[in-house]
Amino acid sequence: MRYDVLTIFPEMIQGYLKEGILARAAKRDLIKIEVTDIRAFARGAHKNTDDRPFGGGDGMVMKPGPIYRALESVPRVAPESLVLLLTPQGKRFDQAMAWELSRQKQLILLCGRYEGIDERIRKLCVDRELSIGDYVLSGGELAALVLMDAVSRLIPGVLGGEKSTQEDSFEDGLLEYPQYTRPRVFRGEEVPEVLLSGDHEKIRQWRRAQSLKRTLEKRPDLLHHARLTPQDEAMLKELKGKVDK
Ligand code: 6GU
Repeated sequence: MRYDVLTIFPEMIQGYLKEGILARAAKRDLIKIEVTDIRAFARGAHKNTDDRPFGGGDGMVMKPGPIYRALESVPRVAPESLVLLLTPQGKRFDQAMAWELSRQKQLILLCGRYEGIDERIRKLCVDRELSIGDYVLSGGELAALVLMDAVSRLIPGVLGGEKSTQEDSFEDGLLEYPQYTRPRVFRGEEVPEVLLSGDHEKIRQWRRAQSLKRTLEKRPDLLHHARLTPQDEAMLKELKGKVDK
């Protein structure tokens, strides 16, 4: 996967990429992240990238010229490479979308600033608009990093153990079960007996029940779209009975 991030704050992106999963994936050539400074494509003595809105009003609007030229400077590695605008007006990014995007060869991420970008960039250059949630950020940079993290960890080889993405929260629409490591007793709190039993089937059942219980308690909305077996349904019925009483 090649990502191209277009921003007026390139250091925000580069700083984050120095460590962690994205840095490791880049070192191993599983992903490539190129950051393009939109300001480098601004003209005039002041290299302005924004200007006052036609029609008046508060705030500034990102000028179309620098963004257009920055986009033109990005080499397209695949005919189907996507230009994504990060904006609170976009479709909400979720795990299903992360899987879909992880199959692309190139994602071009255009970081808008909150006040907005000239509408003609949307019309002429943008394939999709994405938001990471219903709140307002001052710019799309954090959203671009969130997207690259969530997408990259789905690319084969990026995570050490391939299996672990399958068990993540949201992959089957449920939250993850509780995890414990040593010591066996911490401040008087013991690790659940079943996890020490060595009975793998019993452990699997206990974990599934815990996932269901947690999801019911913390994110009942997720259960509408979860992939549930008949055993899961039976377990949920039992859990709901306990909650209601
Ligand atoms: Cl993608 N951009 C901004 N500015 N705010 C956001 C967002 C994106 N997603 C949620 N809030």
